Amino acid sequence: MSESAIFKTQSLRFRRISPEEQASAVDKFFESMQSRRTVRNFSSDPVPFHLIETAIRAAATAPSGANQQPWKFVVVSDPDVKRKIRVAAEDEESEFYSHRAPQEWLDALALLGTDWKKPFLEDAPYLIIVFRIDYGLPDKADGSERKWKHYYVTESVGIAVGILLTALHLAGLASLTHTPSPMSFLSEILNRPKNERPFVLIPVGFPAADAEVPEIGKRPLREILELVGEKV
Ligand code: IYR
Repeated sequence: MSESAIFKTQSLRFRRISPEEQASAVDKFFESMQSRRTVRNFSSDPVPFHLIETAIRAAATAPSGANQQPWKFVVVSDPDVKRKIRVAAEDEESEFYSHRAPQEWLDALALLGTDWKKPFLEDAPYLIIVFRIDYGLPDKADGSERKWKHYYVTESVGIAVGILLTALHLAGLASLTHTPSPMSFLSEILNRPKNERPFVLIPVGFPAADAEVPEIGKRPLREILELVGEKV
């Protein structure tokens, strides 16, 4: 998509729902989101691709800087490619845990119980690798001759990933937001063009039957919400 767009409008088609419906919708949504957990032990049970595809369609409804939609979602189910990704990620992660990470970082991670081993990269039926696209490339199809900058890429892709994780959760699936560091091996293994950079790797599937999660909680509302003014 090049930058030479023309401003046109269409009807918003926004339907107001009753206050009761509003309260019940947001309460139900909150209750569901409260049960979302990051999972690190996956079953290899298959997942209908339709769920993955629709969750990605939902993610791609995210607002983005100048509507540039600076993202690409690469979905991997191929066992050989998953194995390559696991081997490369574990190479980086063993460096991270044994040398690269400062003690302060390792201390912060201790409550998650993570280490360099990443079996979930092969166990989960699908890996979704989200790429950020910081600039558009010249493209004869849309008449663009030079590369052009995308705006607010981190924010845009972050919002899209939030919607993706939410959609996967509502579809009854478990996911993990995994950021091996550095992640450039993903560009090579997946043969991505030079304007795409890995943003996050998300294994998706069902939790293993014996999956456990760290006993951690979320900060209470009074710590995270501050109202300036009265309730209106
Ligand atoms: N990328 C490493 C380390 C790691 C870092 C953070 I910050 C986490 O929240 C979790 C893990 C790993 O995946 O193990």
